[in-house]
Amino acid sequence: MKKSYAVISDIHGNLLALLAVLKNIHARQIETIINLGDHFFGALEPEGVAQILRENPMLSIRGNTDREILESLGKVSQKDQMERVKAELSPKSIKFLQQLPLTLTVDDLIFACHGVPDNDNEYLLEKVTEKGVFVYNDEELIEKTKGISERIILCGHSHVSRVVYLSNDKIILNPGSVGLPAYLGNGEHRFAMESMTPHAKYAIIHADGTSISIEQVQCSYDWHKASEAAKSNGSDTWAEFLLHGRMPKALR
Ligand SMILES: [Mn+2]
Repeated sequence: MKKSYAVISDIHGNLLALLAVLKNIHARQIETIINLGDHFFGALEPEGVAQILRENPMLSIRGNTDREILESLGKVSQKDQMERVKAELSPKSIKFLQQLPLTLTVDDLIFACHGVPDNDNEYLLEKVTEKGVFVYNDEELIEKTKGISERIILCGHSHVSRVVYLSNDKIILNPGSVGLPAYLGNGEHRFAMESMTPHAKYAIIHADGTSISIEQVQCSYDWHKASEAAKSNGSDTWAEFLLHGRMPKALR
């Protein structure tokens, strides 16, 4: 059977980027959209994104920032932008986040998670070290995905578009981020996740029987406008990430 699936992730409240991606998906007449989470959080338009998601049915899961929004309800968060995001989201949009599953499977072919299968805040493909960010090798990735029976494994969270074909015939796909093409990570090590272009990214899985091909798509949109909006919402770093898809000089 021939079927195509659009895979989107990490919208992060970027309505203009989401609209560009949906336009591209609709123009290709792809009906099934899989959304890997991190829908609203950031310096842009959370409720605007929520409205568009309500109008465009898709198979969605919960990301780490979706969980963080829910966990901070009724509290004052120290996380930059969190209070603004919560103030903007409607009860309907909060309910949307509450009902999202952590993982899902589609057509016995696809397994989807935000980070790794049992943790929304770890990277499946990328290893963060003091020397920088590296992609795990074949053996490591086979070990990390050994409990998954579906052939195609989807993950988001790192915002970097990547396809890895494993020697056991499985495929790991990160479609990149719709709405935030770079960010600064702060865990054990300070690191930059950079897609190196400002485009809104998503991916298409073309399945034809056992033959699979993955298309990585970059959509142009008005990132200058998105960047200006981030700036007026008080986030100069987001404004830079949106414009360049990489670390601003001042933060390097
Ligand atoms: Mn994210």
